[in-house]
Amino acid sequence: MTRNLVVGAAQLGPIQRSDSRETAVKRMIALLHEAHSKKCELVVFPELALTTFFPRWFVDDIAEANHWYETEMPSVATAPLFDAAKELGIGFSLGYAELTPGGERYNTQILVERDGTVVAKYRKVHIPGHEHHEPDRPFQHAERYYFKPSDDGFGVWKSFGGRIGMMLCNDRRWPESYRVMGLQGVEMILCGYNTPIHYVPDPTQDALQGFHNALVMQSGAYQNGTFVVGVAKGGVEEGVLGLAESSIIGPSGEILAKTATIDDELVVASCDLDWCYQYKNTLFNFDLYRRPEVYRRITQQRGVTLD
Ligand code: CDT
Repeated sequence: MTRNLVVGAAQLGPIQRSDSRETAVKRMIALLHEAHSKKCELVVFPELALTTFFPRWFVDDIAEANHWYETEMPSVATAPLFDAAKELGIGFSLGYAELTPGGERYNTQILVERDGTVVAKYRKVHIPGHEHHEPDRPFQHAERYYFKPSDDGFGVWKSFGGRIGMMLCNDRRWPESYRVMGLQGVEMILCGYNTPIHYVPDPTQDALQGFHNALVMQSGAYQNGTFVVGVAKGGVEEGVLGLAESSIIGPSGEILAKTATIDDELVVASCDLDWCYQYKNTLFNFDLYRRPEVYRRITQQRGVTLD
């Protein structure tokens, strides 16, 4: 018996500052309809999918940025997305900025089942960029000002007939993200991203953005015997070019589907979740081969120590 999950990576092109949430939701609903015609059961949208990537601007008073955050989910603007998905019988994953009743700000992703219930919430763990205004940059990447790093860690949820995990953008560059989920038997990791092509601290990395994106997600998939669905908000947003190249990766580390444009685009793969066990039960049989007793530094130490 195979456990097949048809998943769609629903890449979005740019969302400009002046674009409303309602417009973004309409674009996502159009992708949901296309996904339905392609028999998708789960559709993955990018990080901060409802608005422009606002951490590219700094405001002295963070309260002035409150309008970029969601205080409830579903919200009035996103209710049509939830309704459409439920009507079509498709689940989805959505990234957005969350402002809690206690005033905490998280970069958040939710997983919604086919009946419209929110089954899981993930809050970004690795927050990249900088905390203070850096006026000499051509654009800011002030995620560390706008978002608190979550201490909840990486969960895995039994849903969609399998074990589903989530991570957001910069999390995909850290092997620990995948491994913590791998140790919970993850079979599919959903990851939205906003990755500017121009990396201000070291522009020599600009030409390698696509390579690094594929490198980290393909190796994370292979080393943990899991599918990875990486979904971009790409294209030129407020003058900043974002990486597209959304992809669905199998537990072999191979790319099964990849977008060809830098705009709204859906790519689909039919994923046999049992394929994961060809890796989880052989080369990456964690129980047999891992040596946690010699990995202690990984959890006891943050930076490098030199003798
Ligand atoms: N959104 C996000 O996490 N982007 C980062 C950019 C790093 S450069 C500050 C990424 O890892 O793609």
